[in-house]
Amino acid sequence: MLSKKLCNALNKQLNNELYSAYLYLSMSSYAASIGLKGSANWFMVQYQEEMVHAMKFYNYINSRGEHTELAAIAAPPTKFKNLLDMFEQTLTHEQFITSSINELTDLAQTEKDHATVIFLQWFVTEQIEEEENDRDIIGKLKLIGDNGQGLLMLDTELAARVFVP
Ligand code: OFO
Repeated sequence: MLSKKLCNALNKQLNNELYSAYLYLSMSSYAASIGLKGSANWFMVQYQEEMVHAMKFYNYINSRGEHTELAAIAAPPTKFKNLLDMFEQTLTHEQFITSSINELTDLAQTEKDHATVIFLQWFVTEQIEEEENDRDIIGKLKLIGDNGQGLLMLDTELAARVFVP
């Protein structure tokens, strides 16, 4: 059985993952509205990945004999300055997710819940990739600056991202 404290923390992370999905869905829509279809695709794939993360928490809570307590999902921002702003907000959000996964791992270790520590390891590794991807794209966007052609080339690159379940 999960301790009540750990179960609550896992539920909180489930909500964080659902918010992540919501945030990237909003960014996808905004990118499409400003003509950046490739970027819209990138954020849509990100949304799909976040739903996978959320379902991992959902299934894990149930697999430990508990049930989820689904809370309200906060409304994400709906407008952004530009693509760089979207990716900078993405990186900031992912850094928050990294720290929440680390805190959850600390709690599972304190409670000596080895199964939960192992479950969380996938997320610890995943967060390295999440932050790295965002930093790479931010770097490119800073080099591109106001160059419209460069932005369109990057948008084409982002169109190639596919969701791998
Ligand atoms: Fe973006 O990794 Fe989950 O939230």
